Amino acid sequence: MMRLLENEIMEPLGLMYIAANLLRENIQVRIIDRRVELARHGYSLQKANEIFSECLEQYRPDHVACTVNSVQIPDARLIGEMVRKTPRIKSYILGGPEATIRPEYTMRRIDAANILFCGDGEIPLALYLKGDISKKVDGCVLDRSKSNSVMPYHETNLSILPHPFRQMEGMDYYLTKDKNILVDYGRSLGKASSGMAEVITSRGCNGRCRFCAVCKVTGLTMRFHSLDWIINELKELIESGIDCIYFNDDVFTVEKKRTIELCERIIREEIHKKLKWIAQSRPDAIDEELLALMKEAGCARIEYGFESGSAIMLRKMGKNIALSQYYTVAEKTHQAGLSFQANIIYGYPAETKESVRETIAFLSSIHAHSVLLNVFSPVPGSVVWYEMKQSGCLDGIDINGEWLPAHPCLARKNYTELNNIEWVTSLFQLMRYAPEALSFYEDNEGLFRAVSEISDGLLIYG
Ligand code: B12
Ligand code: SF4
Repeated sequence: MMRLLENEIMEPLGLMYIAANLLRENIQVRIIDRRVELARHGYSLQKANEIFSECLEQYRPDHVACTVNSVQIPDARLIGEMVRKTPRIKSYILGGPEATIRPEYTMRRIDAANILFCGDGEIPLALYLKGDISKKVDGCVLDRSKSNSVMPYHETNLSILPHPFRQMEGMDYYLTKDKNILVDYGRSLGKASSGMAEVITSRGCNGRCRFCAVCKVTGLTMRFHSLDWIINELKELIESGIDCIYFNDDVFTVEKKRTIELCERIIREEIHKKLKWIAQSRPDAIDEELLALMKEAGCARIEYGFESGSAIMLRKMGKNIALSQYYTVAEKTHQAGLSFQANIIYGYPAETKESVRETIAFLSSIHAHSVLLNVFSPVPGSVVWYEMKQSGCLDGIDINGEWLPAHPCLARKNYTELNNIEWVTSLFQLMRYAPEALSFYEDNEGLFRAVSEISDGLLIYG
């Protein structure tokens, strides 16, 4: 499994949603987070496997279900092998982003799996476990014994779902652990938070960025929780000692009217006095009015998916936003007294020395409170991934991390026309604006490996 630093491990929200619905249907459930077990035990896969085997013995489940994104295929396969050795287990079930984007492929790669669910898992999994797959959801189930075709299931009324299950064993790990991320958020809140949780108010995004697979996972139509549903979850979290929320929506401000109503409710119900929060937004989905109201409603920080400071790159990435809007939004966010993070992608195929220069000029002018520097990797399900695959650019490269866990890390390749020396040099120049990225590479000894391995165009960090 790809190595996640401890401060990157967030609540397993997808599984927590599913668990809540299973419990409502009186189906017993346990969540085992392999990322936590690995981080706790020095990234020893052997130890994590031992723990998983012990859990199988102790809890004696009838079924094992696993969430799979593109880099988790090798681990899902490993888990499948362990499940196969326990004949009393009736089925090994898959779901999650990769299962939704490429169901047949995922099933082929994880041969211990019997059943795969495409799309939202809450309702279909509960029906399946109760032996009651109805017409409404049967189209999202891929059954190995039938080789049928599948369509993702997307729940249109999100408010029928229970709040994510937060009473599970080990929950403190996510909510109160002194994560670096909290220290950083604490800074933006003016104090260290005593507990942070993630909340989702909507699923999906109306953007169509070419490097992103969100719409393949969540569907093309946006779906929203009702305001009552959200307010109740916030109140429950306050009661359990949480004072900081990370809204995990892809674009929290996607619908202005709804965002205004939500902020007004938060203020009216005095939630803003007990909770500070962070949200993600896009420069074309926010304005002065929203910024002021969000600040009043307790927003402490916004994370903007800027991606680049080059107009050409933005067009190639399918961002569809004028660069001038970026500068305006950054200025208005400062004026509103909100701190913000600039999320940047380096190394998209069209990247040039000029576009890097423009991004650097952009970053030095906007004075973001932090910069999240991501090195581009083609994500299965994104438009650019399909294009690169078709043109043969990805031949011989296994983006799915199929060569993991031998190397518990993610491959970053130079997909640009820059030569490798230019590619590394540009990366280092950008890192001056993102010291966290620099320390991330140093912590992982990846900086040196990056330099030593870049000769064949492959940057590895782990
Ligand atoms: C928050 C987030 C993270 C967090 C961690 C999330 C977590 N679960 O702990 C962080 C920042 C660490 C992260 C890291 C990465 N992420 Co991420 N992440 C997200 C994000 C923004 C939201 C995920 C979320 O909470 N969704 C809300 C819940 C309710 O939905 P869900 O998890 O999908 O679960 C539902 C269904 O999928 C399904 N389901 C899920 N599991 C299961 C299991 C079973 C058995 C069943 C039946 C159903 C089922 O039912 C759930 C409830 O409806 C999504 C974008 C998005 N909107 O999906 C990207 C996304 C999932 N991430 C993505 C990627 C690529 C990554 C990274 C590889 C990025 C990188 N290059 O480093 C790493 C991988 C880390 C790892 N080892 O797994 C891609 C995945 C695409 C793909 N092809 O797999 C997405 C779609 C974004 C994108 N770039 O397009 N991520
Ligand atoms: S990158 Fe962000 S804005 Fe663009 S499509 Fe994905 S979630 Fe939407």
